[in-house]
Amino acid sequence: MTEQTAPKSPVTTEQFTNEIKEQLKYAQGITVEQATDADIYVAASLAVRRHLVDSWATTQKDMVNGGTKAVGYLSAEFLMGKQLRNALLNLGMLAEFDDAVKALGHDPQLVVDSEYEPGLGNGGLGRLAACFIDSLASLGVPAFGYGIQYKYGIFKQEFDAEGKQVERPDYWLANEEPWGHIDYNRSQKVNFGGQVVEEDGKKVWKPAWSVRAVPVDYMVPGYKSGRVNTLRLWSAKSYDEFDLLTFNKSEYLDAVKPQVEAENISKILYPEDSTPQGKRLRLEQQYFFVAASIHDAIRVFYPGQDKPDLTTFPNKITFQLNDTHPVIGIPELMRVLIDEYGYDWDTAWDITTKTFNYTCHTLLPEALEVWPARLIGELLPRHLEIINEINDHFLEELKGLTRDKERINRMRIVTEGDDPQVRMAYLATAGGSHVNGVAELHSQLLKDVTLRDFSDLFPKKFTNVTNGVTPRRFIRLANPRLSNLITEGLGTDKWLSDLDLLQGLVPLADDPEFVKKFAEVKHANKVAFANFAKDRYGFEANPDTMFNTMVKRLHEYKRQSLKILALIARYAAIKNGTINVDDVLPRTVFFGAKAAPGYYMAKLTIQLINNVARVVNNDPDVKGKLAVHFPANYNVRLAQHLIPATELDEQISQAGKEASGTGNMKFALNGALTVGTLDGANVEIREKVGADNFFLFGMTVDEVEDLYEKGYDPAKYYEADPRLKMAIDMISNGAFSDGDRNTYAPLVADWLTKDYFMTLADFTSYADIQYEIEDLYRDQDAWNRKAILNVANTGYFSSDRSIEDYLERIWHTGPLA
Ligand code: 7GP
Repeated sequence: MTEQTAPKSPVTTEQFTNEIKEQLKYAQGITVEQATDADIYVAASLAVRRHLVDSWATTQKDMVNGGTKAVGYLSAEFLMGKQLRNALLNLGMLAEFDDAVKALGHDPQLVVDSEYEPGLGNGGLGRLAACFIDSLASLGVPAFGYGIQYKYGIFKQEFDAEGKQVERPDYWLANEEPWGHIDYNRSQKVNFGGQVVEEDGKKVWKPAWSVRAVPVDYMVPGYKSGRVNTLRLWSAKSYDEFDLLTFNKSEYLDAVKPQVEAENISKILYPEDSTPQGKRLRLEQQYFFVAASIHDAIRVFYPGQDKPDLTTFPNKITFQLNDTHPVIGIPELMRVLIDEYGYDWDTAWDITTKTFNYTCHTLLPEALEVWPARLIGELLPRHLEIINEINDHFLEELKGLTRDKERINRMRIVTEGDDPQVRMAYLATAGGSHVNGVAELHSQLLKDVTLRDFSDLFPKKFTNVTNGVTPRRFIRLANPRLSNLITEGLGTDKWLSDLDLLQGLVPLADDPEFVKKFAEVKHANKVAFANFAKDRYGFEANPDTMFNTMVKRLHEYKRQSLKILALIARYAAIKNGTINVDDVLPRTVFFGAKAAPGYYMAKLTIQLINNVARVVNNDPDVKGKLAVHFPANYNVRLAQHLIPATELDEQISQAGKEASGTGNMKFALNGALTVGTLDGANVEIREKVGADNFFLFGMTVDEVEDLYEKGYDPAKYYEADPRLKMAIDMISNGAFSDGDRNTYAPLVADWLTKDYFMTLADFTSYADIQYEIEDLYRDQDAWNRKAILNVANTGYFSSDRSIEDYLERIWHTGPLA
């Protein structure tokens, strides 16, 4: 008998069918006969929402009235993925939905497919935020996600005839969007520009223009907790008042300009990943959502109070700063406390530092945001004054802690000189209680390198919380076959809310019957993906080859180029007979990656991958042995299809560069083996699954450091490994550009002369480990045994565990009573 602990549906199929009909009729004005899949999707979503409303209301009430501190997760990105199935799962209504939709004459899959994926994030940071709010709700912890409802999400990626990336606008709100609830009556005014004047000895900010921040609320249902939290995304609207002074001078267009521009603030997500974009509009976005959120929290927790006692604010809510994007919240809370509520500096600082904590998501120094003080002064003059004052106080504090003047100078929040800069990571570290990295290695490197001075003087502030992913979306919804097998193997479905239970699968790795079933699940997932790919992208993938995947943002440090060089080397070896065709293990390689639109080398790498795919897939010499596919527009939906079908996952960044990675966790949990470097969370994954069950290659952080110091000469590696030389020469000679030798010259020149991320230095070890991988794969039982051990031993990487760590180490709060 299998123990079933999943939530029970609040409705029967018949009831739900009627509810859908009712929505069609009264909310949409459509008959069942007229309804398209998309109409049914909207109706079903509205009907599902109604089942969440009561819990949503109770959760909010208990949050405000109970004594449990809430979490405010401030994030410029929430990469949610589709909502409908997730809500159905958490309500226990998956089967009722399927049956009701069928009863209405529609295909459930097509109905679900009509949902347009909200792409309100770039990559890891945004998806992590989405996993975290799922886990917060599932653990019953009162929480708000606070962010921006961008009108245009991450761009839609297409490839042109030459294989180049083309970006298209993602106007997701052009479609009916049943999940967000716009609440005009809870909007907030956000001010910008102007000057600071002194009135009665007090500083008074006289802003030049304002924007109306309107909340759009998304319910975040917990799995089994009965709790529904709120994701509050702010949308910018203009006020209809305008500057009469200017208007009277009959400069109408000038007068309405700020109003027209106001709505631009939430118009578009910056498509950057791991690089800051020093644009005025971006700073406006950051201040916009953070200011609105802080005011909102005061409204929520001190309802109807004119003069609330804000010294209790840190007991009501703790704000987590998801990277530096929301850090302007620190001077904003100071301003609110001092200017609006009349607190003195020290009290305000005490409240502020107790309220904020900061998570860093990068190791690339160039990715730490730095804003010109001049720009902050133009947009937020009062905040600049406060930041300068924070800086002064901080430098005073440092003088009491160290005599090392150079160190103090290095730690300035505001740099000196003609064009002072504000370092947001330093402001976050000084202005909050805790700083955390997102994997053990990352947190260590933050302490040793990136924020070393801070960690030396404030060691207690620093901690680690290793990232995690939600098993609801990334195992249960993405991989129902494996989920059923796990439940069968463990005799319970409890693992979905207690992922450590996967440990119980360890003995089954040696049970031939279970191994066989596991192999069948993987194969069925491969077949399903091949069908999906054929249907959606028009390519044929052979499920009887090894499915090998590399999906993530395109970035030099992630080293897609290492993968493509090794692939070309393999292609060349088959073609020129260095390897016997019969000895080649058939492999299908999948890439998925978006490049920032302005990132030249990344875009050129995309073009190269597409053209390698074109050449390889059309070459009869390697047919059946090697195939390469690069489906465009990698997103959460594609991840949910591809991850369960993957057998070998690539996590091959240069050691010391990937903060954590979360794809690595999703793949391991879905029974893929990883080929990876000792970087980010790979280190912990390998520890958990055992060194024997992980394909490790490449230099360590220390080896990388040594090599930089000794002087790195990539050309040496090119000369030393004929496989590498062959691959690079083929690219130079135009094998993937119809004979044109210039197309990829910038990539080749970079590899041979700079190669900042040491792709060439790691090539040999990467190419060599492929033999080991292929030998193991030939023994399917041995491979599957290791794959099962990956599933069984990675329960630690549930985002529920991450949230528990945050609760214990940083937030000091817990579930609602
Ligand atoms: C990413 C990191 O690159 C990745 O290693 C990590 O797993 C993820 O955050 C979640 O922690 N960073 C970003 O996506 C990003 O935009 C901005 O960083 C500094």
